Amino acid sequence: MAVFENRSGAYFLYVSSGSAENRHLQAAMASFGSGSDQSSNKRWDRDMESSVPAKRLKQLLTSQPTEELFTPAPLGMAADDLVADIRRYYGNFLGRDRYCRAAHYPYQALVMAVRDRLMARWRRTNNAYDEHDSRQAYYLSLEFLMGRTLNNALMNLGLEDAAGAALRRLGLDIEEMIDTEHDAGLGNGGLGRLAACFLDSCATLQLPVTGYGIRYEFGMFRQEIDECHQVEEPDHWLRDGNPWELERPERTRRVHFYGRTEYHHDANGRARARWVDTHDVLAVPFDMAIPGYHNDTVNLLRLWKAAATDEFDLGEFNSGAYPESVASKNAAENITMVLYPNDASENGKELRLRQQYFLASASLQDALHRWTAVHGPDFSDFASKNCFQLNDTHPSCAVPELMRLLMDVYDLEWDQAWDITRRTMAYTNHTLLPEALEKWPTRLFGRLLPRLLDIVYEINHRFLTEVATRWPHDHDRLARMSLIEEGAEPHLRMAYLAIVGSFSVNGVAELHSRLLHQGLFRDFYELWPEKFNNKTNGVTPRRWLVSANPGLTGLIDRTIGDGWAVKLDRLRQLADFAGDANFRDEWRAIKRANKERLAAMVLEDCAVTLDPDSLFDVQVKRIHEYKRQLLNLLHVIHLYARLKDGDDWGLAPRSVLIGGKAAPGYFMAKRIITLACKVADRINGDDRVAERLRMAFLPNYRVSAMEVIAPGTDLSEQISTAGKEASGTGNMKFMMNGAVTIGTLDGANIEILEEVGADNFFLFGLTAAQVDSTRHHYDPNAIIAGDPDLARVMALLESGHFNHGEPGLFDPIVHAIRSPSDPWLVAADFRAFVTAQERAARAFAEPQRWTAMSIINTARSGRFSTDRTIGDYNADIWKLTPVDPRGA
Ligand code: 26Q
Repeated sequence: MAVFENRSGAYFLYVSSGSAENRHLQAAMASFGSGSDQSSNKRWDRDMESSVPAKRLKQLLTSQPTEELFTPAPLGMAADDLVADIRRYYGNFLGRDRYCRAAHYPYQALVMAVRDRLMARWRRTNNAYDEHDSRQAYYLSLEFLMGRTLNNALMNLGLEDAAGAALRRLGLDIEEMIDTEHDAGLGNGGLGRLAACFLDSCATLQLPVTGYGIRYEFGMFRQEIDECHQVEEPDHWLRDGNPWELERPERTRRVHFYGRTEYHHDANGRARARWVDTHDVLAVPFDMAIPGYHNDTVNLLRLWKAAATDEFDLGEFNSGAYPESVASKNAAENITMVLYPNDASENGKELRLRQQYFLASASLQDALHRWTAVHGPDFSDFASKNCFQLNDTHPSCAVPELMRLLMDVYDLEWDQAWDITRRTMAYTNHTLLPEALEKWPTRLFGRLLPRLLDIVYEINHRFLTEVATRWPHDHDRLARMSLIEEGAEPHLRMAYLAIVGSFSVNGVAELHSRLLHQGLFRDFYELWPEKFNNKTNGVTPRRWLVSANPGLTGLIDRTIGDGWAVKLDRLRQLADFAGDANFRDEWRAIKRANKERLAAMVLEDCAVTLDPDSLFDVQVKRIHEYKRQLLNLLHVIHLYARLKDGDDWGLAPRSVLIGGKAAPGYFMAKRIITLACKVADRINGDDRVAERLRMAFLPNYRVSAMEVIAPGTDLSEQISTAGKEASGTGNMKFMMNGAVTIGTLDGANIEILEEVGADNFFLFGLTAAQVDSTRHHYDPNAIIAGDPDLARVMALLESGHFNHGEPGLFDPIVHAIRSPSDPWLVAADFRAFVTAQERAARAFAEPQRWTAMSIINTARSGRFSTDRTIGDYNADIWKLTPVDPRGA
């Protein structure tokens, strides 16, 4: 064994394989690890540190516990066992008594009892991966939108009934416990929730996948609506502590910023670089257990928190600059303070780049440490044993950072480091909007990460040489494909960096992947067609059907037996019952109960009463112009105008629900929220209209709200301008719960339509190709003038009908709709949308027909399980072997 100090004072510890010293240590440490076969590649120093200050490293080495310490007695899974543990935690650990009325403490005691039952499984899973010397994948993401954990953990451990009984015995209600938990809102929307669903499927499929993310002190803001305006409140989700997390200070990593590169020759005369005069920040891991469904697998989500280094403070303490030392501590800790609440990139914010590099560097150091702990500095098999999946370009600093670590710290040559990088990195793109592609000013990037910029320039130089060889004299192409966008302020194109540095590039739905290689990444597709592939998104059926919709789950179990939650294609069998009158009645009764539950939530949060017999027409997602909440509102205003005119022919009583957060700096999105609230006030305040039409804007849309919304929805609004929504995943959650989609040919809607057929989907609107060709001759004013319904809607909007006392409030909206350069073509799709809505209303008026459509939607949702998605990632990209910790 050797302990090495790298150039910036971090310590690395490894065993050089095969040496006498190594054998000696393996023997000495045999009782430290899992206690089984010594000859296997065991990670004997798993819990020792490689890059913490020497003082702490020594502390960790002073004593060697025996196996006894690691094998607590197995814990019982019955209600009695839980009762005993909850009592003990409540009274002894938390120190509460009968006079404590706060619901929080029983919740905490319950969580600790559940967590205990995850621990042994977690350890066993880890040991099983070690013993199989498994190839590993790492999912790097700036966002993991986990939502609540308690109910999910109970379900996956099979503890729901026992926990319910235990709490009843203690005079407590399990539902109340579940509802006191704060959502972990560490994400903006689709991309972050996808990462969370992926972790669930990886654990359920028993794949060795570790998530790496950031432990934001403040997650996605809490949205309040004050006089029809969005107000953002900080989400201090950790205020009462987070009983699910396990801090692992002994696994702390050190991340560099600023400074400069120094070049020198090593003892062998080879040219080397080192990054010096850096300002360092510590990355402290907080681990979260990710249990698989009923399979004893528990995977790891490791979230990094930033902390100041001790010596950094010390220097300033000694010079008497106390306030400065505290300020520098704050600057370090700021890195993980808050999630950026934009779902499209906000360019040029230095703190955001710091977050991105912080995640990439800490995670790669962690993965490399795991490797060297077993293999020492021999990286020859590293690429065949490891894979890093980049969730969009956000963690794409990982490409130059892996190069840096391999070359500057582990002494590899460029070619070997590049070969490893390119064989381990894979990149997923989540957007087609050119304005959402990440670009960083090279000046900023170079100041913050000087050594990384050197490496990026070298990657670019070698890459452009390759392009020039393939297409000699094609200077336009070189400029187009360069990682650096030239100009007054040159920028680094992160998507290109990710493409050049990885072996796989995927989109998230078939249309999206096709548009990527035909458009945005066309040049790269020409160069490396074999890199490009599609992985259509999914959602986990455990959270989004089993847990969110227990009523429907019970009916499905009774009808086709259990086991379908991990083989979702089996739901197809439900189609046989779509014509069965009894089955339909049961299906309808369950939907009705779910609508009551949703109506209760809307009443509580919006003070609007919805009739559960009306058509529940729902659009919940981030507020963005391309998602066209405006088109939805134009339709609502159209219905309102008809009812005001006494025209209710063919109208089904309808309740429209809209929810979603606007990025705090996105003016139009905020104005759309205001319009939604004002329209809702008008409709609900007009007794004659409100008999047939109700509307609510639901504040603070989040994961736990969707768990109530999706099961209670009849009609799912997926109405983005075709070619703009990469995939969508809300569409899948609704479908799984038996909602029928009204939607455009966009993202995964197309694949949903393929599955259910045109009879079970309300399709409308321009195609992506038509959208592109319409742009050149788009005349919204002519469309408005030629459509009396749309003209009437616009007249209402323009007359100030929805903004009494606030003249001009909706001028920006009117202007956007009337603009010939409206990129979202709202007016172009209005008529088709209204017609599709009329078809939906007619279908809803026939309950038998509607129920059959609903059943078919659930029955055909198997393709949209993340088990299928992850199966595809694994077959084509990760190539991992499942490992059953039970030894099967
Ligand atoms: C980037 C840089 C700086 C600040 C913020 C960002 C940023 C953050 C989040 C950029 C984009 C996002 C999120 C994007 C997102 O959620 N995209 C959605 O991903 C889903 C999962 O693939 C798709 O289903 C949706 O279609 C897509 O919009």
